[in-house]
Amino acid sequence: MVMDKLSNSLQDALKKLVGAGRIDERTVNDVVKDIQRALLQSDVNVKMVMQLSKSIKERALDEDVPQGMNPREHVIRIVYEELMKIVGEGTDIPLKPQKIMMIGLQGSGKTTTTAKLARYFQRKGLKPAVVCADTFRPGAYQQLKTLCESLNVAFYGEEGNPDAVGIVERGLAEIDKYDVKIIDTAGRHSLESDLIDEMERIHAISSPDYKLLVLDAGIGQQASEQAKAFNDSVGISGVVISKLDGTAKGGGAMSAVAATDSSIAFIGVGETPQDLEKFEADRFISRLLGMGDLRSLMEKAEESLSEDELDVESMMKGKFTLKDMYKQLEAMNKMGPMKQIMQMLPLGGMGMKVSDEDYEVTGQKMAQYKTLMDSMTEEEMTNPRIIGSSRIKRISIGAGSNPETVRELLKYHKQMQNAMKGMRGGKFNMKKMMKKMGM
Ligand SMILES: Nc1nc2c(ncn2[C@@H]2O[C@H](COP(=O)(O)OP(=O)(O)OP(=O)(O)O)[C@@H](O)[C@H]2O)c(=O)[nH]1
Ligand SMILES: [Mg+2]
Repeated sequence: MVMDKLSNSLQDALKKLVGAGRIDERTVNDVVKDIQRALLQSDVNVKMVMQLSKSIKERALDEDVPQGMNPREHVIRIVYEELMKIVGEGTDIPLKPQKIMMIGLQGSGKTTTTAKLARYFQRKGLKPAVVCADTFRPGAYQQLKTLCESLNVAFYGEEGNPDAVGIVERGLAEIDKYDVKIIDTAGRHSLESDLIDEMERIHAISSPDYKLLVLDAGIGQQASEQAKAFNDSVGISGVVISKLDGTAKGGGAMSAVAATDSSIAFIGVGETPQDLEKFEADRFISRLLGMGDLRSLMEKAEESLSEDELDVESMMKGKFTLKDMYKQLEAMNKMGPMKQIMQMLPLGGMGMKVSDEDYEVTGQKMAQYKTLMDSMTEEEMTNPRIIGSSRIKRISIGAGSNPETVRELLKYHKQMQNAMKGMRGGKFNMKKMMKKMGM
C-alpha cells in the first residue's frame, strides 16, 4: 500500500507491546520514540509529531486500560486517535451534481486528478464533464482532451485561446446539462501573482462548490506553506494528495491539511485514471497500523467486480477454488495489483507478514496462469486437490507450458486460499477490535 515504509515502522514499533502484561513508562517511551522517528522520517510536521508523542505518552500511562482490551490494543487505540487528529476526518465530496475547481502548483497532478475524478463520478452513476482552463502550458489542452476521450467523458476546451476565464464561462454554459463539472486550471512554479489572479477570477466566474487543492505527496514539509497560501487566496474545501504511491515523504502533505480549512478528500496512488482512492481517515490509519481494512476491500471488490460475479463472501469463508482465482485474475486489472488488495486485509494484524513476492503476480504470469487454467477440466477447477503429477503434465502440455509453472500456479492458489481463510479465523478478531475502537 502507499506509505509502506511508515506503515512498517509503525507496526514494528507497536510490536514491542506484544505480550506486555502492563504498560510501564520504559516501554511506552520506547514505543513512542519509534513512532516519532517513523513519523519524522515520513516528513510529518515536527510540531505535530512532538504534540502527538506527548499525548500518547500521557494517555497511555494515565488512562486506564478499558475492560476487555489488552495493553497493546489500548496503546494502538490511542495512537490511532492521535494520528486521526493530525490528518483530520477526511472531506466527503458528495455524490451529487456540483462544480469542482482544481487548484495546485505546476505538476502537482491536477490534470491527472481531474480525469480520475471524472471517472470516479462516472462510475457512481453521475454524468461528469470537464473544462480545460489551462491556457498556460502548451499541451495541456491535448493532455486533458485525450484523457477525457479515453474515459468517454465530455470535454470542453478552446485550443490556442489564452483567455482562461472566458473559456470557463463558455465551457460551463456548454456543459450545463452535466451533473459534475470539473474545471482543470493551470499551475505555475510557485504562487506567482498572475496565478493567484487568474485563479481568483476563475473562482469568481464559476463559483465552484468545491475547490480541491492537489498536493504532490513528494514535496514533504513544503506542503504546509503551499496549502496555506492557496487557502488564503481562494479557500480550500478539500485536499487531494497525489503521488502517494511514489514517496516515503507523504507525511508532509498529509499533515499540511491542518493549514487549510479542510482535510483530505482523495489520495492519488498511481498515474492511471483508476488510481484514486476516496480518503477515509479511519480506514487509512487502520491500514497504516496494520489492522487491515475489510470494509475497503469489500467496497472495492463490489465496485469492480459486480460484473464478474466474484463471490467475495464465499472466498472469505475459505471456499476459494481455481475458478474463483481465474475470475480474480481476470478482474485484477480493475481492482489493482494483488499486493494492494492483500494489504487491505487484516493479515498484518494477525501477525502474518505479507511479503511482496507472495502476492506480486506480474501481468505476464497472470496471462500464463489463465492459459493453464483454460486447459483444466471443470472438475480440476473446482477441486484442485485432485491435480496430481499426471494431470499436471497433461495441463502443461495442453497449454504449451511446463509442469513447473503448473506447480507454481497451484502453490499460488494455495497461498491465496490460505490467506482468504486466515482472514476470518485467527487470533486477531478484526470485528471485535473495530467495535471496541468505536468504529
Ligand atoms: N505515480 C503517480 N503519478 C502521478 C499521480 N498523479 C499525477 N501523476 C503524474 O504527475 C505528472 C504531473 O501530473 P499532471 O496531472 O499533468 O499535473 P498538473 O498539476 O496538471 O500539471 P500542470 O498542468 O503542468 O500544472 C504526470 O506525469 C502524472 O502522470 C499519482 O497519483 N501517482
Ligand atoms: Mg495540468
